[in-house]
Amino acid sequence: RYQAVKTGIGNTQYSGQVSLTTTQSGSNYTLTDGARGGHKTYNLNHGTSGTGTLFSQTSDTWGNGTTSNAATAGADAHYGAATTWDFYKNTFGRSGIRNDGVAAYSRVHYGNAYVNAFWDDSCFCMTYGDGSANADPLTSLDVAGHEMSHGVTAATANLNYTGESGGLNEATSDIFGTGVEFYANNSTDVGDYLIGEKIDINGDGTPLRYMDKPSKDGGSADSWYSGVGNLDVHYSSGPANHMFYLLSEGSGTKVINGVTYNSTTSDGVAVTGIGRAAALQIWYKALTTYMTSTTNYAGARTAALNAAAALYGTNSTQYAGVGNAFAGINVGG
Ligand code: ASN
Ligand code: ZN
Ligand code: CA
Repeated sequence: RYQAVKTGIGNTQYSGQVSLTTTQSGSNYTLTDGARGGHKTYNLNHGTSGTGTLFSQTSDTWGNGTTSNAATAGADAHYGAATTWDFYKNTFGRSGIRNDGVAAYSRVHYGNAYVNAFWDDSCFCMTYGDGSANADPLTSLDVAGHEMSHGVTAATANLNYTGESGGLNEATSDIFGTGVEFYANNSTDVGDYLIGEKIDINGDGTPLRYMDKPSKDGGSADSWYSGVGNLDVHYSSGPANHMFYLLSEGSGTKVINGVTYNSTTSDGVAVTGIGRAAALQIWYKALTTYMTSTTNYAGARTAALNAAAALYGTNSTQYAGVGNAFAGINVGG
């Protein structure tokens, strides 16, 4: 049967009204993105296995902006996957998670009041719980970008999910999830250096993580120390998230899209940012060209310096900026 690529409307919970790429087949529409590797969004309807059912309806308007409509989380997830695909394609020339033009798929409404989201390499898919009281699905743009970026890491450096490499794996997902959020330029979900600020995961409106000062979450390290690899990977990510903030924006106080950041270095030496665009290019090249499964913080510094040298030269401000940002988290310098 003839299948047509369509542009539908998503009434999301976190990103306002957005365009969704869907597929029409006869009088039916599905959340199938024929423009981005065929990405599909499924409704697990509180199940925890299989794919549930592909979102399918006779209208091409999806969700109503609240959890009262099951397609709302589907709209957020479908938008997140499309935006992440576009971010990687248009920022790095990467065509999908494995750079082979093939899409992953998304599953929403996993379990009951499940407060997490996850990437699973074995299904090549990402899955989202509905959050506390099934009221706050973990489908915001930065979380979607974070989870899909675990797939990119698995397909490239394949950083082991333990010790310092595990922290670098987690930070890579926060860095590119943040890149996705800024790339989207969505007026409802503006770009920031916070992770999970939309999903109320702490119940008091605070974000899950802070890149300018990771210790604000109560568990993350701000800078490298010899035991940092013993922390949970979502806390040993702190120094790399902090390095990325310093590299992008520099130390000191700064207001971006209405959010005030205050970032300091471990040695008190001020650093100047090189801009987020260059910082993203450097981290992507470091991840995909120079890091391996066992890369630690010292190795990440070398990888990022090598990436900056290849992209901008060793006499560049970008190369110097990498050295300064790592010195700011107590690595090298
Ligand atoms: N949401 C978490 C993450 O992506 C799930 C996990 O702990 N693996 O890191
Ligand atoms: Zn993660
Ligand atoms: Ca964010």
